[in-house]
Amino acid sequence: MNPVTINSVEAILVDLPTIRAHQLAMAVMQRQTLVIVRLRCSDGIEGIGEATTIGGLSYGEESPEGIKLAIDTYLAPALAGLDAANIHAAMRRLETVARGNRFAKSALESALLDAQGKRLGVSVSTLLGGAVRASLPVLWTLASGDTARDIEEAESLLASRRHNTFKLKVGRRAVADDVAHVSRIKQALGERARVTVDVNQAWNEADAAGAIARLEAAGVDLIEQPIPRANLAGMARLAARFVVPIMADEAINGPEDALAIARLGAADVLALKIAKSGGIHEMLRTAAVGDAAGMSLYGGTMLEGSVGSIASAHGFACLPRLSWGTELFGPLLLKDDIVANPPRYADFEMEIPSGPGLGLELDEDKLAFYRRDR
Ligand code: MUC
Ligand code: MG
Repeated sequence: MNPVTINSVEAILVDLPTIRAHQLAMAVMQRQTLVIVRLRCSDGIEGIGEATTIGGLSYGEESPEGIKLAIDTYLAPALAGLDAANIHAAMRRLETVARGNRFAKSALESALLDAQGKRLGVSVSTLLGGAVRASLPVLWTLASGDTARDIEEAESLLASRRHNTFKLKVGRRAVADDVAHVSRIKQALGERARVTVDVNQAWNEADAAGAIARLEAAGVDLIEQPIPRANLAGMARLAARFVVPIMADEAINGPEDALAIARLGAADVLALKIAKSGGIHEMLRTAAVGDAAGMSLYGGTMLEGSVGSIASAHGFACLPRLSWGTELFGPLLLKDDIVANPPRYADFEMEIPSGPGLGLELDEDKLAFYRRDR
């Protein structure tokens, strides 16, 4: 029997507006740019994937435009003609033609998994060995930039039972202002909600030590990436000094980072993301290292739309332990969607689709409307 081969790969830039400004330490987002991949195979099956980052080049080393260029120029030609059913071999080929470029590789791996799942009539999590949960806890990020508005937003999401954990983005303002902002929100929500803080590397170690002491006293549950990613020794000192757990986000991409963090004790929790790791399989390898070292795991997001969020969800569903839940709320931050069957959220969780592949169907009209080159 002739193998099913990869015929073509298309990378499409899609610009979607956000429901409100989303303020992070390094960028204020008014829209999100998704890179949607359509991978077509010789049996007529199409797989879809997504690579999405935050704030152009301000978050990481790959921009949406750069991801498209890497796929169009280097990665798609390397995949052409390969066996579409052998995902490990295809990904190894990509490793030989391109260093890094993890976001781009992740989108292609998702598309290959989606196509193979459709081909076999099973979901991506089934293809990965099986999901240990049918839904995932999902938090919401409060990042309007206004304390009163954030409290109002949290109250309404608690009342509708959509989220009961809130992550606050800090690092744009003076440290004292950030601490006051977080403390007011935690005080307003009390024991009804968990509150976490993401600094996105914005503090130095001395500022972080002072701020974390006050945030811990205010009842904050988790501190994410307080200082620059390269300062693992500083992260280790903070993790040793405080009871409130410290989570690594920008500091961890793949398994090697997990190993370095484990060796130094540089975090209590790891934020896993399929894009940072270079795909679902690499995310699972990264998780295994963290898990073996006794660290807790968290399912992170690059604020992907439905395709990337559901690909992540299939991966996170397979983790034996995921004690900090996930932040796969990306589709809810966007005003519109390019899939016909967006993910469902209820009772503080996101449902993982059980249909073949990712379980998603593109809405061709919406895709045509929001694609940048229309
Ligand atoms: C990050 O750094 O964690 C995740 C949620 C959010 O609001 O921003 C992202 C990125
Ligand atoms: Mg983060």
